[in-house]
Amino acid sequence: MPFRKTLAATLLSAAALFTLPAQAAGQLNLVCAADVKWCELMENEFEAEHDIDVNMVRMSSGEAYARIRAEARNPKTDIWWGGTGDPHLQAASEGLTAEYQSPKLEELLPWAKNQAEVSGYRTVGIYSGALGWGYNTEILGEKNIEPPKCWADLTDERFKGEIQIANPNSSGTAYTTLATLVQLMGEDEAFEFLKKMNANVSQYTKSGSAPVKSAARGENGIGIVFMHDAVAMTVQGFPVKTVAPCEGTGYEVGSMSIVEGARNMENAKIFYDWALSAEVQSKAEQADSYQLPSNANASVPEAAPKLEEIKLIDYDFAKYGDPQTRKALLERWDSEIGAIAN
Ligand code: S7P
Repeated sequence: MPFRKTLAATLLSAAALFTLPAQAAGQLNLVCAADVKWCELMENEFEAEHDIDVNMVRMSSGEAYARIRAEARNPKTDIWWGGTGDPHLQAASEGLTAEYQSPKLEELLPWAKNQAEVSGYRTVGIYSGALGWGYNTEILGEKNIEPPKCWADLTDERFKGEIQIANPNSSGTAYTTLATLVQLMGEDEAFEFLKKMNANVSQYTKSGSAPVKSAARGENGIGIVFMHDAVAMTVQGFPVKTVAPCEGTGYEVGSMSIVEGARNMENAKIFYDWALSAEVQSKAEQADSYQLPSNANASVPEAAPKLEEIKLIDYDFAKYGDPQTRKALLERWDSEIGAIAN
């Protein structure tokens, strides 16, 4: 190339460098499995603090797992934030998520660090919350129905058509419920219980928190959900009361994982460290999310259910996050409950 042309080309590309429009330094493809309001807050706050564009899609936990699995050969998702821990552990054990030890790990509470350790650092705990239900005090009051205090109450015919719960194939909340009942009662007894309760269930929803949102709107009496999702309805002014089941209950370690082979690996790590910080976790309340944060220095919302006051089972995360166990329980649910669902 003649000297003059080479010089012109060099000057042109140098000029282009200086005149590039303000552009994000990169992209981040985020699958978010917490409440949509919290997902949007995370997306917006991260973008405001970083020169990185976030493409966020909200999904239920089971759907998020299915997407990560389907993309395994050619990952489009970089990071999976939120949702119950069991499918994150399943993805970790299948090598679908990447090993990463964040410098923020040392700030986390033991249950959150434990989630990282048992998975070989392929996932980490970001929040926790116990399972229970919320009921609409006006609906049950008008119908003169005594509210349920225990799991066993939920099979009583006084609740016919009043209960909603999600489908455990799509919902992490509903899978946690299934695994909790199996641990509380034994597997055969849990399925007997679910069959009896099915007579009272008006709908199996896709999303885990939907049952209490519709109870809040007065569409049904009771939504089986994480207690923090019921509390969120009360805080927003709906006539919803939250119950911790008398026999005891399970809980989640809401988790975050980086996808193995992520195209935007560095940005995923930046998000990961950021999301584990006390400052970011303290913002959850702004999005009506009342889980217990995993960073020991994050502020705990006043309204968050107090785990130390709830009778918690010793939830076996390793067993119920195991691919075989999860697959077997979901298949049994499909054939024994899904098949007779209304
Ligand atoms: O709403 C917050 C929350 O309950 O949602 C997550 C849940 O797994 C996502 O919904 P699905 O049940 O539909 O999967 C929980 O991790 C979280 O606490």
